[in-house]
Amino acid sequence: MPDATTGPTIESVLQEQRLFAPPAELAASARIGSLDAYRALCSKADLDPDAFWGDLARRELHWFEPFDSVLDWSDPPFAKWFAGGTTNLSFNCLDRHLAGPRADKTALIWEGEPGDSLSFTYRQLHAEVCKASNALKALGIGKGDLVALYMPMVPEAAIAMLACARIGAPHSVVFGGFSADALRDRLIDGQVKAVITADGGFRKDKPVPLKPAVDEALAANGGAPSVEHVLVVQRIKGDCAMATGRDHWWHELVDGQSAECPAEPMASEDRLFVLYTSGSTGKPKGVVHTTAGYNLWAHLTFQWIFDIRDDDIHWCTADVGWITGHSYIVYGPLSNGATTVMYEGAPRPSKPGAFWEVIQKHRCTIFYTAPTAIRAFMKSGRAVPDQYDMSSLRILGTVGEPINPEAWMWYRDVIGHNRCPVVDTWWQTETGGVMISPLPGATPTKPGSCTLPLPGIAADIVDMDGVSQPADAGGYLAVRRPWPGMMRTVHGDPERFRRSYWEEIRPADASYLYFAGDGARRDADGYFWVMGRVDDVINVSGHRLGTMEIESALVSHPTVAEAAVVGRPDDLKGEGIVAFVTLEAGRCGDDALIADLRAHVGKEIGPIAKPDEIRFTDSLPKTRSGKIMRRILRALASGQEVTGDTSTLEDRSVLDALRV
Ligand code: 6R9
Repeated sequence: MPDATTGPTIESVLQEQRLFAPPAELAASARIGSLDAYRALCSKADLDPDAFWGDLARRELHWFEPFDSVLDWSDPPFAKWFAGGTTNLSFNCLDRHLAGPRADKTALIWEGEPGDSLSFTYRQLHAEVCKASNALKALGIGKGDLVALYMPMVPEAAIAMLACARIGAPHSVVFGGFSADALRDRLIDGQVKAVITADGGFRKDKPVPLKPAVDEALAANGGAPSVEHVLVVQRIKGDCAMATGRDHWWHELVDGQSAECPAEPMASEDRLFVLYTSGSTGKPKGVVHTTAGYNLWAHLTFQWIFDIRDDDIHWCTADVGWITGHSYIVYGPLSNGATTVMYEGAPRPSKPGAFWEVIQKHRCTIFYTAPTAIRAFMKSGRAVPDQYDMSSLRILGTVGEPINPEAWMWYRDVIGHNRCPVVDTWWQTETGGVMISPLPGATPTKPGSCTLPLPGIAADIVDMDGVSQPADAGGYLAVRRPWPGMMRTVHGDPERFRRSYWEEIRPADASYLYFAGDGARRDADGYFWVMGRVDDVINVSGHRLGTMEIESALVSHPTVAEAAVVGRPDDLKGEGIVAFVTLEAGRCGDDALIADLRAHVGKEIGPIAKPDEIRFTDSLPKTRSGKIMRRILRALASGQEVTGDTSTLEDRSVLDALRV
């Protein structure tokens, strides 16, 4: 490998050669403190995966009943991990820390947008979670009942998740930025029994109501008849309609409950949560994770990628509505007995330094955010972060989308003062936790690369036949062996799980290979460079959106005949959304209609799905078999020449019309 800081400064990922060694001081005390130590762990895992995972599961988790087997892969791609064992995620995150001095350690620090803040020790958090668990039980919620959370970033969101896990009621967290319609779809798909929400939250210095969206989801278009109860946290204290019998205030129902509630022993493969994510076809799919495997994976990955220490103050800026919030705000940190920070706000014109203020105030040692946020900070310049004391930081992380080397270098320099390793972590909702990432004490980093797979993760770059690709050849990112945190199925649609993830690529030996949907390459050092999605998923500011979802939202508008949605590169958001729309006869596309269509998509899905640009056209470029040629639209959307084969185009004049 070339030497550390003397490499060329070309910003192209393909020519990136800079290499940064882990800080010596960090390596000296790290759990995994050298590349050799990392490689030794990998070899151990590869030699006998069952022994590797089995030992870790026994050592790192509490078991009510020990498991009989590690991996049952007799019915691929449906894996069973740690069969025969019983455990509880809420117990692992709380109860087991209460025996010693950790009981009085801070578990959760919460910072509200208006400047209010709260903190909970492990003992206090345990009590709050027990009360919430008893409240859920009082509503008749029990083992196996799905509970939806539709919440702002308030402590009750984490408390509710842990309470659900405690009583064995799987949760389905729906991002608070999704619309009433999107919420209803998820409530219906999951046959959800209760919804936990809040009257609202604070955004950009204003209270923003949330409960009306729940009311709308439950009332309009037939509602979601399975929902019996709504539990409402009072956050903004404005007017809030409450339906008698159905709606209950959190403070009225939860506060008076007993602070003792034993954790339900759950079978390893009992459903822990469902989390919806966008795929290339159809509606968002409910990714199902189960108890023991997910717990182990969130726990281990958190420990490995941040080399967690007892005095760390860890802050992940994600929302609990996404998998990153599940695994690295709530479950990974708490399972390890760490201190985790949760922030309701975001940088905003009145407070561009909001993030740095949180770091300074709470002396955060680990900061985990998304490339889109880093690019926005870069744009507004280093003067803002330079005003804050961020000397407490020791590790920086990024997740959600590929990070360009320029943003990586800025992050390392301006936020980390060239002291803190940057861990670029590649993973997905489906993988439960991080899969490919540097270990801060072991892995030399290269700007823009998520570096090497974690021990036990058989990541590979393959072609469509599952054949490993040579160094520097592009291909598909795949995983050759099951791992504990893998999703188990698509809620209600096991065939979709099989088809979309495990049968997309079929190797000649008929082995099962997990297809991630990302394009990537591996360099001569074995480092992975993820390029982005190869399917019809657009990654807007780290949020996954299916083009199909946005298209169906558009065509549900009365004026729209047909729509095709593509992504185009965006300096800040990674990708922007461009929609090509044909209108019903006699309709005219003007600015008013564009505004109307954008609002319509916002209502159907949520503001993050609103197209950046809508182009009206008389027809869309299609193949003779009627397939929309997205490749052409993608080129047009990003202002590039349409190259490659256009001979399958049914009507060439369509292309000429689109060009003007
Ligand atoms: C955790 C999360 C998953 C998709 C994934 C990929 C992209 C995530 C990345 C990355 C390059 C990274 N992605 N991390 N691409 N480098 N470090 O984001 O889950 O919302 O399911 O998105 O995000 O395209 O396939 P999810």
